[in-house]
Amino acid sequence: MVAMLLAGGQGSRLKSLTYDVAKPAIPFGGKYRIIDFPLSNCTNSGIETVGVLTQYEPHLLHAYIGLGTPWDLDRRHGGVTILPPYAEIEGNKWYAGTASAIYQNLKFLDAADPDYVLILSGDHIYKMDYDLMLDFHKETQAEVTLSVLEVPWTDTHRFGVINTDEQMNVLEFQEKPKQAKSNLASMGVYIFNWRTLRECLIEDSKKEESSHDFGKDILPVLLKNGSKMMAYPYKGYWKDVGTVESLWEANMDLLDSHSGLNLNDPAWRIYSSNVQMPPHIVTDTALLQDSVVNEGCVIAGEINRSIIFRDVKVQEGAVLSECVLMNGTVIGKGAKLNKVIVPPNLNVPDHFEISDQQDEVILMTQERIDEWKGSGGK
Ligand code: ADQ
Ligand code: ADP
Repeated sequence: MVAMLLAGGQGSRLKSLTYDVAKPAIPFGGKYRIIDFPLSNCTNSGIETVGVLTQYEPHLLHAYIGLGTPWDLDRRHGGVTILPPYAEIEGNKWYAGTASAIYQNLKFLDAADPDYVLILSGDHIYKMDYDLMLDFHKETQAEVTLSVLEVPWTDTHRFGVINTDEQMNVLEFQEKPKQAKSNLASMGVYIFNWRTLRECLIEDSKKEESSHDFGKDILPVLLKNGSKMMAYPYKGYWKDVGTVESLWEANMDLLDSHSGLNLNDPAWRIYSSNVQMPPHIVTDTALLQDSVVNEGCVIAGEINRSIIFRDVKVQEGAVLSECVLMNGTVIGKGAKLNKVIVPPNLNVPDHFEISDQQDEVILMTQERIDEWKGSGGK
């Protein structure tokens, strides 16, 4: 089985976090990037060939993946291959949708000549053994298998939603429905028989009216044509971190021992690539509780229930709760933040405050800081 990891979408719901980096390269959990999760899952599941399809703001992502060494994917046969759009004799083609991204790399798949193709997204936090899903796919003699789990009814509009019979045959698929008929959601993780995938991508590429998307086009057509489509019930932790709120929640889940997201699991390591930094320092003015702190930090303020990435300075008198401070941020003296994500390398000035116990998660931006300064720090 070869894995194709879709990592080229813009991820516009993450706002300024994705202005200049692709969503899969966004920092997560103190020392990871989102893409560490699917890449580590591939390695831990025994998948040796992974194509990473990039398009939007790929520079950091390409540099980060490098030769694939941290994930043990720097192999002579297979390993990780970055697949950006390229020009052909007929001209240049951008990846229009997820299906067109795979279609335009049929040559890569033809060369690998797999029996099965695993399609993955670069915006999910989860630990999953794809080999168990492949066993299910083979046992049920499916042509395509979707990994599924129940989501809250209030979230169904964000997902592909399915109905099955008792044997988990997929009977219906609705992509991001306004009115969902079920709360069983597709995780965007698919296993296809290679021949089935190849045929339907070629068919889809000929259709002018198609948006060339797995959820909108490929899966509904396969279902209509009577292909055997199965739903694999996934039981572990999984979160689509495509929104500011969900990215914050997944970070907070690291501080909850009942969330199911345990990264200290020798049987399922999540690998990542990190620069060398000195150990963090907690000064005598600091109060640090229930938090993750990475290397290179100097903590002199008060921190409760927060995720602190590398090389972060929290100065004296600063008070933080339920915050996510990404690498290189500086929190000024006496600043107060509650439920805030601070993107990489942002300096939050002395005495800046967002602490009115607001319900929503706030993504800090330079504009917000400039506005605050412009209004005389009110
Ligand atoms: P979405 O997450 O909304 O729904 P989409 O925006 O298509 O799906 O992104 C899927 C992945 O493909 C992302 O990792 C994205 O970066 C990447 N991608 C998007 N466009 C791309 C392109 N042109 N080239 C390369 N990569 C691209 C999907 C399914 C739903 C399912 C959810 C689960 O459509 O049915 O429920 O995933 O999160
Ligand atoms: P500055 O106030 O100049 O910005 P920083 O807080 O960034 O200083 O710290 C600079 C370096 O000083 C840190 O990387 C760390 O090595 C050292 N340092 C800071 N605070 C302490 C401390 N309380 N004890 C020991 N070393 C400290």
